[in-house]
Amino acid sequence: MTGTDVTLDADVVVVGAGMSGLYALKVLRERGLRVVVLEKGAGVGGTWYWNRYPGARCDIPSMEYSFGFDPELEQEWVWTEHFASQPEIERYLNHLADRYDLRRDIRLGCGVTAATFDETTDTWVFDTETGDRLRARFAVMATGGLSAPNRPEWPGIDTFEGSIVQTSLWPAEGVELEGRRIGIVGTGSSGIQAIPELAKVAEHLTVFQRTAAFSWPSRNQPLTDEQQAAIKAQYRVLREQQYASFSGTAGTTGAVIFAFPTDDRRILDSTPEEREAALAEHGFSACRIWADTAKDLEANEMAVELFREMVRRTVKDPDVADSLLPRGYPLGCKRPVLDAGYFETFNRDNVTLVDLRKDPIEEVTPSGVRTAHRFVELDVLVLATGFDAMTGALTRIDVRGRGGRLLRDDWAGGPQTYLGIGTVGYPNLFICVGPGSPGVLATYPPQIELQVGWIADFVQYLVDHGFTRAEADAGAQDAWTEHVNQVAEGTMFTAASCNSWYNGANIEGKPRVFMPYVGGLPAYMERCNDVAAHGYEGFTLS
Ligand code: NA7
Repeated sequence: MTGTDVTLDADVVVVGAGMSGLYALKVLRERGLRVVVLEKGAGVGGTWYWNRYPGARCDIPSMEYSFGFDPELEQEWVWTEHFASQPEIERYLNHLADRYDLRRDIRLGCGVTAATFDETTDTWVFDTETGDRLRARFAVMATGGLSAPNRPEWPGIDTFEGSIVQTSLWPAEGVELEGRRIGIVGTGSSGIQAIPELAKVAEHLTVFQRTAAFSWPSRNQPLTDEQQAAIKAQYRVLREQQYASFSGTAGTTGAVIFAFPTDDRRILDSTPEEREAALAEHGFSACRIWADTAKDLEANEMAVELFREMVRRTVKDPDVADSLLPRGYPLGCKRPVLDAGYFETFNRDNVTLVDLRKDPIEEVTPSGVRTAHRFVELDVLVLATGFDAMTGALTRIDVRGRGGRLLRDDWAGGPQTYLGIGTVGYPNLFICVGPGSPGVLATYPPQIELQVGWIADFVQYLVDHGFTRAEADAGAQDAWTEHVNQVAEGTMFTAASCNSWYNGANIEGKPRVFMPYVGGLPAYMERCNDVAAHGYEGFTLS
């Protein structure tokens, strides 16, 4: 390294050994940089290390939710299902760590508590839970978009004498579930994946639901050898399609789940017979075939009614079905959920739904959960209550930039970034798939290859040109933030009635700001590449 005579433990410290962190280590090391990855968990894999609850599964087809940087890897690796389970993805990421000899630069069980920019040397100092302190020129924050668990603080929650377990902190040794009285709070993706599995083993399962969700049958299947061979034969083409697609998804891998508008049919112009025919043909996806539901709330509500009709036809008890009908927010506002027999699970004798809108939780006692109208005795309480998404993992670390400023304070009104990568006041700190990038809206592995690859090129550029400091400009950051807001305007994501983790509404006190970039992966990368081609304009280099 050029620059000051400071003693560096590494050129780059990467925080997190999930998908982004593993890839960052690989590509930065290939550029001849000394890289150390600090990881809180006892294993690699990030999301796929922590979320090991029953039923945990990816909602993107496995052949696409995988890296394309190594043609040999993608030919050799065998995915067994259209949608991979958590254990399979965790195995894949461990395989990557071994295959590319990554482990020697990863410190496990070494969560970062503070990262402080030292202005006298243009370096970052990292403090960890283990008491270790490391210094590096660059900080690459691969801390994940959905990795800061949200734990509700009901009165008495710490007095519960059974097992209380969060889906996103599921212990590796498992939880005793067989024949137990289990309660689960939360009906987002995690809850909806876990509920059918928990119902199979519980003596009784009580589902505490605050908001009824939209969920579609995944129709997951084993991947046959023939299907897999056919995809592998055209993998290069498929990867190019992914990189060029809006959401990093080619959609050609056989697991076609949703009906998307294939013509310009408008639900507002449809007849009852046409809607009934759509239900007969597409089932739960009948609400997704119309061209006018993405931006028109009236059309959207008509489509939601088709979804509700499917719930009514699936769930036998009319009162339970009624509680399961999504209301009060539009289709397309939250991330769609894929399930395996979710609504059918409520037809089981050993499953009870508690509608928290009518019967809210009042307290947790040593033996169960008390709501306004009942007491539910429990042996196990599962919290599927989501995450402080996109910003939580960063703001939970004491990240101090120039002049001792604290990222948590700077982002108190919502995250501010340039390209989702840099942020004013924090030189030499680069965020992977952060707020202001497509992030959670585009398939991670291809997005990571492009975006983290871009960060690696940037770091190399700085080193090659002898720059010791790179910081986003305020003007560039403001313009980018305005652009991020502008492209989200008029979509269901930003509808007034939309409360989601995309806009921080799931966390009490979090400012309501829509965080991901909805302009699509190609437009985003075009902009990033343009910035690079112009000498990283929008960053001040010195
Ligand atoms: P989500 O989608 O945020 O779901 C969390 C669920 O927990 C949701 O139903 C929440 O209800 C519910 N929740 C949260 N806090 C409470 C309290 N205090 N009381 C009752 N219910 C509560 O998280 P997931 O982990 O399921 O999924 C996150 C993403 O991971 C997913 O979209 C995929 O991309 C993968 P609410 O809707 O806020 O009323």
